[in-house]
Amino acid sequence: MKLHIFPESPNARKAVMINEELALGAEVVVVDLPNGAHKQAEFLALNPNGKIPTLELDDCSSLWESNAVINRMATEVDTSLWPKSNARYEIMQWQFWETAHWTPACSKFISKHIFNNDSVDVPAAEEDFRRFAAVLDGHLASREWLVGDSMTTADASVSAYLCYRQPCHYPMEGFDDISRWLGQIESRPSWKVANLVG
Ligand SMILES: N[C@@H](CCC(=O)N[C@@H](CS)C(=O)NCC(=O)O)C(=O)O
Repeated sequence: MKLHIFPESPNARKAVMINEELALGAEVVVVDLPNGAHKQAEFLALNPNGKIPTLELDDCSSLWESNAVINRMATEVDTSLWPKSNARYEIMQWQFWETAHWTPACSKFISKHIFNNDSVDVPAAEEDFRRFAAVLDGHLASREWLVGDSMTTADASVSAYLCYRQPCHYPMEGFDDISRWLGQIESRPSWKVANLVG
């Protein structure tokens, strides 16, 4: 199993974390995005979108979309990260929410502060972020983890984009339950490995 990633990518962070949480030992391959390696035929054969993360399986098939990738990785072992129960639907609920609402809300701040996109409407971005952060914060008010009573792949999915909250000035003030939840994720070795990869 090979995991094609780019170290600074929050979507890759999810996969690196789950590889580490599960001690899967998938080989991590850094794709040279700045030099366009993801647009070359060899990579496009694995993922026609030209995006990372992409999982290359031992039977030469491949899988893309970070949340599908991490759930697939977690099926390699018996793990509470991806429990064999209806909790999977709650996990997927948060993963669809992350892709549809949370990542777009966070990405506006990344666009402004990492890619220097001055056309970002910051007040509108802050309003959008707060709208969805309130949903997450409210859910976490009475919980330690997003689903059930231990970490699942949903926590990796939803936490990943928060790695840029400080340099990109996400309006985190008042979302204390998100901060508490994130603190316990950031203290895990898997988060630290994702900080160092590449
Ligand atoms: N929805 C996809 C998004 C993947 C994605 O946008 N990856 C970015 C890095 S975070 C990428 O590969 N960008 C390179 C490009 O689009 O050229 C997922 O969750 O895997």
